Amino acid sequence: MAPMALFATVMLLFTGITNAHFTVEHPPTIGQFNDDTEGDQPCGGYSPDIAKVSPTDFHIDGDVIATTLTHPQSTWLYRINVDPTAQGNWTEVWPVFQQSGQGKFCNPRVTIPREFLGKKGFIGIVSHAVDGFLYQCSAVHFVEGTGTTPNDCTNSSSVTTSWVSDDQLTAKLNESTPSSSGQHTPNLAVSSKGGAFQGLGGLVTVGLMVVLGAMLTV
Ligand SMILES: [Cu+2]
Repeated sequence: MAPMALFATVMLLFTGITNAHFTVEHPPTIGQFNDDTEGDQPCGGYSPDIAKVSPTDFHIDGDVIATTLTHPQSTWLYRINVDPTAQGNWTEVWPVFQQSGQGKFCNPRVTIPREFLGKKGFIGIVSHAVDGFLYQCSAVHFVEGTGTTPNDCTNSSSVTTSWVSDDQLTAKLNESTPSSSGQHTPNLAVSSKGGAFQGLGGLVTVGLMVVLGAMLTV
């Protein structure tokens, strides 16, 4: 590989890793969004309590889940739960699917089993992407009917989806105890919270120096 091509590859890798992970547009999420703790289950670093949040109506015959992915690819799990603190016992409300391409994906047709009608609980959105599992939660009140599709329910032109199976992601339906820090980067030997990205940056820096060294010696 030519030195410039190698350099470009390393820079691409670096750019991909330092981007944020994903955000949720609908329904509104609970807790302050924190990029660094988005890998902490069940809700991305926020400990929910149904008594302390204002749930949004979510219509059981069809309503909207919309996300923005800042990774090139992700598999997605939509799960719900009526535990007051969102611990365990999750129900899948849409089959696991894969998104290819960064950007917005809006799904206006998510239905909820009728047994949840009238209950308050959580919608958990779990992403399985290049740097591990990522979590966000919305507090919702499951109500009758079909939701109105908002004007911003659009898909980025670069986004495509397909049905896939992802056993690790499906296993998140049974997840109940809070994850320890560092689970966000399961494929890397970096475990301290907050240090994960510095550690990764260090690895990339070493890689860059090796490439630059190779370029200088050519
Ligand atoms: Cu990420």
